[in-house]
Amino acid sequence: MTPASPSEGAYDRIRLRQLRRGLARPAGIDRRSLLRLAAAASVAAPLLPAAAPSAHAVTAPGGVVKPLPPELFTVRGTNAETNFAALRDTGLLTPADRFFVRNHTGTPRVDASDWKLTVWGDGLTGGPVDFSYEALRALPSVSRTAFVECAGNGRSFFASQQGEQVSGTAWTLGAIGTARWRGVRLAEVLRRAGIGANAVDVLPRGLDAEVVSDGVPLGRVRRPLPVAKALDDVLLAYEMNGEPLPPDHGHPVRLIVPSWVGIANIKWVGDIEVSAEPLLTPWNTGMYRLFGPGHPPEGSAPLSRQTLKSAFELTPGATFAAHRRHLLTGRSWSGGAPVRAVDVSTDGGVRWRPARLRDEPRPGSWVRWSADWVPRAPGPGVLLARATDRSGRTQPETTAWNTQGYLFDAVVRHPVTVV
Ligand SMILES: Nc1nc2c(c(=O)[nH]1)N[C@H]1C(S)=C(S)[C@@H](COP(=O)(O)O)O[C@H]1N2
Ligand SMILES: [Mo]
Repeated sequence: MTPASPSEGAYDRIRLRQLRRGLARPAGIDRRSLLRLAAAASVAAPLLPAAAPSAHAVTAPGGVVKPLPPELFTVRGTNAETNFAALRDTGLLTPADRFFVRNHTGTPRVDASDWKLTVWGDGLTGGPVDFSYEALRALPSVSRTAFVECAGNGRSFFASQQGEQVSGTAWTLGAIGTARWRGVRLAEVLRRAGIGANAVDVLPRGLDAEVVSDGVPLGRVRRPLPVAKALDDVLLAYEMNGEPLPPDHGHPVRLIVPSWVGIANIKWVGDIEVSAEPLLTPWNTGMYRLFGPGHPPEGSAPLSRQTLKSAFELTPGATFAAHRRHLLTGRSWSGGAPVRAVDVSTDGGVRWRPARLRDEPRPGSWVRWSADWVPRAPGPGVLLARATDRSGRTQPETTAWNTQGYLFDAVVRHPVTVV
């Protein structure tokens, strides 16, 4: 099991009880008022709180701003998956030009000079507080290395390895990247804004366009964070690998929520509501919970920590010359605890041997590893890599199905050809 700190576990249990009893407040939307508002053809205005900033955001045509050459990325709708083979010549950090992009709508162009962050809500001791970009950059800064990984990373293997249908973007393993982020601790900003002892949820919201799903407007991308996590290790980041955040990754400011599912890392953040009541949005109710056998009808607790995975830095179907020595490389990561060991199999999973770890395992990051291989028999083959983290969790052979295909953690079979 993924270990969760007591505060995270307690939060999930409380939310679930509150949801069942109807005590949690829908933030900015509920289905009934949505339909009413939609009928009145005036959705946007009533959904904006008085204190929300105006969005200086124009959505880029085509969704993603940076180039997406096919050797680096596989484009999937409004998203771009990093090809793992393109990481082989990179270090621990993923360069911005090959970092995956997950956009619910499209990358907005936000100008730092007329951007501000508004912190507001009944969980503050006073009224709304604005922070300009300059003001934020003048606060004490911290840096940390962290991966951002989509909750649906690996989703396509439910179908290809387990014969199970799931909904959502059919990622292979490249909906992850690791960067060095620099910014201000969210705790610092919340304290300066006057967070009260009654605050329970913190709701960052993006400046990208409103999301419309099956004709239903869901409002702008936003997902509540429990106060315990918000005050712990979360960053309001303005730099990625030593450069200002690029447009596609949240310019000018995004959240970095270490070890948690990608959706927590809200990009292009424009305002943060601090609430004295638990909040519900489509991003912690219908989406980003587990639905299916073994889960209650309203779904699991909202997803928080990421799971455990491994990937080879190889194209699917890569060819290897028989009787030569090859260096296999890859990466493993876990949201639960640092990766402790990685085993590889070059014979389809019959025999396993340890890979050499090339990085000191750290929480919220990945480790690079390598193993030598001298293939003998020409023909098709399957490579496997299986990680174990310091909590003792090892990647299983299969992942329990859930309707939206989240948190795939099973060992992936990587097809190759020996020639
Ligand atoms: N405002 C906003 N923030 C967002 C998203 C989005 O569409 N809009 N996508 C989320 C999801 S689902 C993921 S996985 C990560 C992806 O971050 P990246 O595009 O920088 O890789 O951003 C998250 N933050
Ligand atoms: Mo995601």
